[in-house]
Amino acid sequence: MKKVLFSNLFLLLFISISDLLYAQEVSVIGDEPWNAIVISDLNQCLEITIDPAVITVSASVEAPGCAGNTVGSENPDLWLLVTVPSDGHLFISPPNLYGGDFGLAVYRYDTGSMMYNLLACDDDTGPGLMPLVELTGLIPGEILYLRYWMYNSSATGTLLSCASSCNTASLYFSDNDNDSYGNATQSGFFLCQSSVGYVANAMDCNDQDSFVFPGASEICDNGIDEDCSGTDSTCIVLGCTDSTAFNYNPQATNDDGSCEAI
Ligand SMILES: [Ca+2]
Ligand SMILES: [Ca+2]
Ligand SMILES: [Ca+2]
Ligand SMILES: [Ca+2]
Repeated sequence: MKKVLFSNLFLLLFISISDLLYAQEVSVIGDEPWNAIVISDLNQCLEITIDPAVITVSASVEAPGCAGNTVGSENPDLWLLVTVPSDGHLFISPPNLYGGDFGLAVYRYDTGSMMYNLLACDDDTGPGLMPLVELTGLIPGEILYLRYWMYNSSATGTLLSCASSCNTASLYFSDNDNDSYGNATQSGFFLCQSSVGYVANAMDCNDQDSFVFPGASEICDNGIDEDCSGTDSTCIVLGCTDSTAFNYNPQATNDDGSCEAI
């Protein structure tokens, strides 16, 4: 009885320690392929941050061998998973929005060998120093794994992972107030074609107000920057602006030529 109690206690302790270790292992989503971030909408870009302080070099899959991520010189990496669309076409092209030099590898998991098989690895085919991978003839509905890292860098990097089923996708931004200007605070979405509610610019400084956009009529001194110039405008007061003049008007912002010498 005593022996059973002791072994139960030991088992409990063992489970608690393993739970603790497991909890630490899964604490960062995307750190390993079995814990990959799920891309649920192919027409929407996903902002991801690779922070070497929390993201580790993947232990479960060998370095892919491009963009500085080679065996013996591995980079901390982040994993995403995507379901192949019905046309079997996957076009992955992160835009160069935040700078940085990234690499991308794409894998298919083989359940037989339990291995992640490398399908593609790219460094700079995309815009700037961004990778670009296009895969066709894939199996619709199959799951592929995307592995991102920063080229030989220990700095934190942010990128917009954009995967779609077309190769003419471009960056769009939400136009919530339908004034044809997109949300300036948004990272954008990669869409294959223009769609209602999205525009190809990010110039709207207030996407909740259709009277606010670049070029909108500015109402002076109302505390609102209608034309997205960065500031509210000051109302014009015509008068004499020459302080030495007899009829100097300290409120005047624009001289109307009426100044009379003392
Ligand atoms: Ca690169
Ligand atoms: Ca707008
Ligand atoms: Ca607006
Ligand atoms: Ca104003």
